[in-house]
Amino acid sequence: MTSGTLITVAPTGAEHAKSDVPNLPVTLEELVAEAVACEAAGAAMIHVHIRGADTKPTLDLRRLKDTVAALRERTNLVVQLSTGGAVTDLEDHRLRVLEAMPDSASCTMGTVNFGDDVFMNRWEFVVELHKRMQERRIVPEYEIFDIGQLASLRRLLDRHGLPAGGHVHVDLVMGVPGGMPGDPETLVAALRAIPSGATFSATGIGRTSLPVMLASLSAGGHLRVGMEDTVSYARGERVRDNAQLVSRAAELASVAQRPPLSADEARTLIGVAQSN
Ligand code: KMH
Ligand code: ZN
Repeated sequence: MTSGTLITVAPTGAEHAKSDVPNLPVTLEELVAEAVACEAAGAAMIHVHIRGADTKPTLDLRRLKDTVAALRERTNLVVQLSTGGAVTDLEDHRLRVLEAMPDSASCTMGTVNFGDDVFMNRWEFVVELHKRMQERRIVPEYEIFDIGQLASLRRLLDRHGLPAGGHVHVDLVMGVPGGMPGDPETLVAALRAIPSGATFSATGIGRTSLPVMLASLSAGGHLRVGMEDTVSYARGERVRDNAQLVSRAAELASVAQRPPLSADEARTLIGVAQSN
């Protein structure tokens, strides 16, 4: 079991509308301010989806590059860009995200029903993402929405080799309507299928956030929290900001005797080169 806990914050996502969630960080200034506060609260990595001037999700390369630069300038966080984007994003736009040269990028291991939509991840597309990340020395985080996607991950590694950095890190995204449920039984079942030597984090969507967090901690896993995944803090109480979610995760990790890792410790854990 790792002695510390990697806490990733996913502050924005592509699903919530700013009009429904006014405190969602959508401008670069809002995102950087949240990132600074989340690092102070115990986050070591940030999973980034960006928005355009209209507050809608975008994969605009110039904006992505500016975002990576601003986060590097103002924080020491490991910067992970989403290649998942929104369910409407085209494959070539999702692949182009890598041109922004983040430290890490997400790589979802299969297609999944996603509420009323479909989050499409064809095998050939996943292979292309994996290979391009190998070439660019970008460390993937393999996003797992259903247990069968772990079999696909093992197949990917068998056929195409280890990722940049040589370490495999998985994020279990649990409780998406259409994906695996967010409960301890499913988390334990997923762990049986994880490639040997891999580390994992877990996040539960919506009301599964707390059960998944507690289950992951007790199973030796790491944590992802943030307004991408939940906008309620407790029953009847909206999230104030992302740092509130990170603070609670950091407290629980400390209670579990696995306090938050620093960003540099996180780099060592998942195989990202140290920043200068
Ligand atoms: N927004 C979802 C369709 C990722 O960031 O890689 C996909 C997602 C996964 O959030
Ligand atoms: Zn995401």
